[in-house]
Amino acid sequence: MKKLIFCSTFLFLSSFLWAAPITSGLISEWQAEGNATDSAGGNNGTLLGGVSFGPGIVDQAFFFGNNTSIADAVNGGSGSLPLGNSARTYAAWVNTTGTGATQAVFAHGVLSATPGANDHLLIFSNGIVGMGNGQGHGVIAGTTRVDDGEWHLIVGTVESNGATAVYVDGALEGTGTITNPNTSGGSFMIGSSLNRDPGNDFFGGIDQMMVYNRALSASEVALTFNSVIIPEASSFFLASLGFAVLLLFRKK
Ligand SMILES: [Ca+2]
Ligand SMILES: [Ca+2]
Repeated sequence: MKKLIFCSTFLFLSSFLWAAPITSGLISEWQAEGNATDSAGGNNGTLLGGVSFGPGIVDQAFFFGNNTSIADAVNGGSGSLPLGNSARTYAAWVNTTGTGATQAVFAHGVLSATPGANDHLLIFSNGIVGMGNGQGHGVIAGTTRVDDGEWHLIVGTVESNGATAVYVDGALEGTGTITNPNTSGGSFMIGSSLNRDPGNDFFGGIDQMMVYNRALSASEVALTFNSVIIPEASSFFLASLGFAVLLLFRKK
């Protein structure tokens, strides 16, 4: 009986999954654990096209195909996401081998072709991540190629004055100013541009997509990156503890 209780407790503890370590200002978090539920807020998503699930950085992730017609996407809803020029942070773990000229990790707002545009997006351009505003306006780029088929944390932070920073794997890689940021509602599309244009097609995995209503600091971004190691370490600790106790019971 004791062994049964212990094993049940062990399985219960092991099932704890990573959630965003910084919760202040967290509006939405799509963990992609087999669904498009927003575990932080009310922006539950809808799967569009052929979005599938596979192994992520934490349990399951969204996987998006290599689309030549309309792109696979998760429409994350946008009920309580940052609007206007309000500060914000977008963060996601991504895994891609796609070499396209533009791959949208997400797009937020209303599609616009005019300067002072009202959509924000994180894109890959030939493996380099960039935080952009509008179609081709004000992209603040990183420096490291991340199209290597490994998981990477990419983060874009925006202050209300347009000051923008891009981080890769917890390290600051680019800063600049996006002119006239103005998100006037619209939608939040993961794995695609707002109009699901195959020309901006994302190919690969996206996991633990997070949106905050403030710009995270550099140390908070680093903590978010480093904290993903914790569940693996704690699982190892719990597994070791489990074996130790089972051995103890066997000896009796
Ligand atoms: Ca996940
Ligand atoms: Ca795609």
